Amino acid sequence: IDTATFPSTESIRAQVANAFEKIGVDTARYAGSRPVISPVNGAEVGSTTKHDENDVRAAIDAAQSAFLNWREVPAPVRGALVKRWGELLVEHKQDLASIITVETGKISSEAAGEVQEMIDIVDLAVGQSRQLFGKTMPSERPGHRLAETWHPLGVVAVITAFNFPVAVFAWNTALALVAGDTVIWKPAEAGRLASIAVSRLLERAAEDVGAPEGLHHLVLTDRHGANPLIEDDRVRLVSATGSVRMGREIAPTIAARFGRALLELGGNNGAIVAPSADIDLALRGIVFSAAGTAGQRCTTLRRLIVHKSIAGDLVDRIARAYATLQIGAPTEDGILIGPLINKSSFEAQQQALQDAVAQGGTVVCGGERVLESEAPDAFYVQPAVVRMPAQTEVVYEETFAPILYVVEYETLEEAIAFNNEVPQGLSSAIFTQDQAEAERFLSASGSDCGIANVNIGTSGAEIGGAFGGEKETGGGRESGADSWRVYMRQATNTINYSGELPLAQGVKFI
Ligand code: UN1
Repeated sequence: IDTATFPSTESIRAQVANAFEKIGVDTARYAGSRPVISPVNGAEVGSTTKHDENDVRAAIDAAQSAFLNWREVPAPVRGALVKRWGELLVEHKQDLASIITVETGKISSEAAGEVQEMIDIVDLAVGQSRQLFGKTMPSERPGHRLAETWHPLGVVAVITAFNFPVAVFAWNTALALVAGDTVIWKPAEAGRLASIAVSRLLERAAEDVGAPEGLHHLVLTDRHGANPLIEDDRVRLVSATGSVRMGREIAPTIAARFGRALLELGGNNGAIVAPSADIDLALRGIVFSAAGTAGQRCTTLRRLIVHKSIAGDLVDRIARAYATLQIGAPTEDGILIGPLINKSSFEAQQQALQDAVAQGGTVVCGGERVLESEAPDAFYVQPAVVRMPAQTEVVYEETFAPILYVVEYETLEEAIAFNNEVPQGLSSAIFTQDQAEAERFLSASGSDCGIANVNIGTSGAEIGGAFGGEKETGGGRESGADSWRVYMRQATNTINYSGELPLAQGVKFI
């Protein structure tokens, strides 16, 4: 625990002001009285306006009218906007990272890594702007051609969570803009400052390349204010990251108007550690996935399913590794574990630990609050490891905090069943040197998750692969080489150059 260095509220504010200035944010534009609290010390470090439903409706109007022009711009020209945005993200990587750290409590290297994810998806999207391929296929009729064409979809709403306040916006927006869509962004409450900075860079990119105005709109609002994004027919796609509860709330409304939903909801990710595993490697993978980002990734490792022959030794080694992790202000060098996002997150963490014990669990290490005297309004906790006799009720829930539940298994079949029995289906992993075991885990009867890894943890996916999960995770896929299709609409074209009019399926008419 690092008690030595704790930044003052003034220095945190100065960090944001400095980054805003370099990025060219007009601070008056979003001025208002809705406070921004930094989880680093729990102090108010800024404030923003709050948009209401009328503001959001006005954004939809503007995004819809911008769409009508943008869809006519050639895709590679649309790519040039995204490319310029990427250049500005590279230039301001550290500025953005420092805002992310202040606002979400992410350590510097992870905050910079988040910006790198944006840069990576931009690269992918720019390339894709020349590859929005449609297939042609043989017609059953002579002198006919069949083709598939992809067209821009319309207005896309992107609703993001605090834990990846800007990367997930970029996953969606880089592809949506290349696809010819316009975007309305509703960031999380704890993500507003970063969203203002990232939006400004996108706006600057649009100015630099002479792109039309109104391609992207930022709405700083709450669930209620965001209702038009869910309800308005013109919002063709709602891409939302958040809790299962949020997904259950919005999905029926979007479905009722036949809109598209791309949902990235909860994860409850498991890793199996087989007897043959390289334990040194597994240990590093487990510790980063379970304790990194203070357990606040949707891909965080929450359930360790260990073969009973190695469980005691592995748990001891995890506990020893945990004891070496520096917990403290994420603004400082060398810190690996920053704060939880807020008090209710801390309360949920405490409640989960109590429930785990009540359900027969034993806390091996961690769980307690630390740095309370240095930062009484912030919530730092020791990452916890809890041995469970079985996957009880609490293990089925996603608690957004660093709690790793450990259960033992005897057969691989049982381990896979444990992995799959929770309602969420985002990420999973197996640590093994046995190829047949690894293949079983990856097979149709193996992990039921959207992400299944071998000899690597559950978190830290690259943008080249599709990201998303099954079951209560919501089924959406972002990033990767195929997800562009969700931002476009497909048309099938039958073109007749025969001069005759033969009907398909041999039908005779006039
Ligand atoms: C999230 O937590 O919402 O795979 C996204 C990862 C990151 C993205 C996480 N690339 O951990």
